[in-house]
Amino acid sequence: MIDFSWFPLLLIIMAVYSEPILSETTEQTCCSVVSCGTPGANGAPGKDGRDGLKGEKGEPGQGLRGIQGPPGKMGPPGHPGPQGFPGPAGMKGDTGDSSVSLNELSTLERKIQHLERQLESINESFLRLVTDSNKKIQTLQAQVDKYQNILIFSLGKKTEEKLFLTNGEKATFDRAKVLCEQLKATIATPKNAKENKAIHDLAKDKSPFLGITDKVQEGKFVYMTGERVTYTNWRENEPNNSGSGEDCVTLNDDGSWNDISCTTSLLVVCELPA
Ligand code: MFB
Ligand code: CA
Repeated sequence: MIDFSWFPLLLIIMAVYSEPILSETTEQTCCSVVSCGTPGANGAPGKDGRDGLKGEKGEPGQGLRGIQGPPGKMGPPGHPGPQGFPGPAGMKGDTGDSSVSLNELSTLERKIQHLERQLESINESFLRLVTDSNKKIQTLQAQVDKYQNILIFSLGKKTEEKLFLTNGEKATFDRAKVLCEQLKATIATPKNAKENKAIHDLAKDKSPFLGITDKVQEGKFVYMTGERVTYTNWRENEPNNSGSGEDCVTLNDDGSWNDISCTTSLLVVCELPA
């Protein structure tokens, strides 16, 4: 004989774990077999089931069309179109200010040709003048050079930058200044040992004035321009402003400097740019 006492329990287990499958009829059948309690409250929802198979494609929706998107980027320029039809004739132009006759035109042309010939003649004259001037300048420069050489040979000494001249005359400082200015020159002023030697060689055994004084401020020796001296060659114990009246400067026989009275009569040596 088969024992079916376990069948109702199986039904209960199935009812608990597979609720959607069992219908109400089945439940009633079960309770007619075993004593069923009052049905409990619904349990918590079960886990989501597995996704079903993909459905068939639906019909196009009847909803609103999407909004129009922004304009696309400009395409390449198109090919030039065919030539258009000629436009309407423009307005008539104003009457010209003066209608020049052919006769007047030929007169103007003759005048222009005459002016061109004159201009050419002036240009040729100018070029001749320039050429002649250049020749004269060269002649004069040659003469200047010649006489400068005569002067240097007889009366002067030359360094890279200066020409020193003397005619052997003696004078006071102020007179010497005037004599040099007449030659567009100034009193000889050594700015370095080479120039100091050139003046000393030219003066030989005579003591010349130099273009240096402390007339304005005692003890502050300046050039004729007022600038402070940069090169000096004082003898030992000089300048001493001996007798409180020595505002000018002379060269001793050894080329060293001594401050001296400006009213002394000393050799005049002038200097010019070389
Ligand atoms: C001085 C000199 C002064 C005069 C005097 C005769 O030197 O400083 O200027 O030349 O000699 C000793
Ligand atoms: Ca002195």
